Amino acid sequence: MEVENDIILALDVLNRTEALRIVESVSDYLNTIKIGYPLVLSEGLQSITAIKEEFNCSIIADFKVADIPATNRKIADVTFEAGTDAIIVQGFVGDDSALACMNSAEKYGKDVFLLTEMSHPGASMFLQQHAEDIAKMGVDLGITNFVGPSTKLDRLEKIRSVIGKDSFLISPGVGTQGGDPKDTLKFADALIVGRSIYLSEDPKKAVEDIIGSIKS
Ligand code: O7M
Repeated sequence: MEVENDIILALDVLNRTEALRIVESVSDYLNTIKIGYPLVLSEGLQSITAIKEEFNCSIIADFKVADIPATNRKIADVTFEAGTDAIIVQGFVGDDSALACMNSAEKYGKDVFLLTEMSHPGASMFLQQHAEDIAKMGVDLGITNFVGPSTKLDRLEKIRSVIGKDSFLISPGVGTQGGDPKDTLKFADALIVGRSIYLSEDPKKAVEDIIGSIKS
């Protein structure tokens, strides 16, 4: 996936008009949008289709899919039918569940991202202990796209070492959660940024500032 300026916009707004306004304002700089439950539960899966059609951008559906294989397969099929380019899948549910999403992605010619460890403090309770095993499971399955936290760079570095330099690693937690754009890109290929952009009075300027800090 070619992520322009190494920044993925996490479009966690609840209103389709607002979503379109924000994407429009950053479209000179960004070509990859992550859309998850906030927008889809508010405005339907068609909001993915609409944004994709209007801006011709790549859409990563962040449904953190974490069910039994049969249900995962249905979720992934419906998501890809809506025009999504990639779907994010939780690793902790195990290889058969991840494989169900991979099989769907293969059918539609799309991608799977495997979520290893999360960026919030509570992730240290259960997920962190298993994050490297989850990443290794992904490598063994043939997954090449991963998600890891920008708020814990030592953990991000470990995950990178497990998945290898050729895997594609995207990293949330930059900005509002405390992660630093430039430092994160030492280990990740692209940043996921939400509130620092979409809550800004000037989303375009917010993106320019992040790009500037990456280049500084
Ligand atoms: O920049 P923010 O904090 O407003 O938004 C971060 C986005 O990344 C938001 O959509 C979160 O749901 C998501 N995210 C995390 O913040 N932490 C994680 O560990 C994982 C994700 C994510 O995107 O998972 C796929």
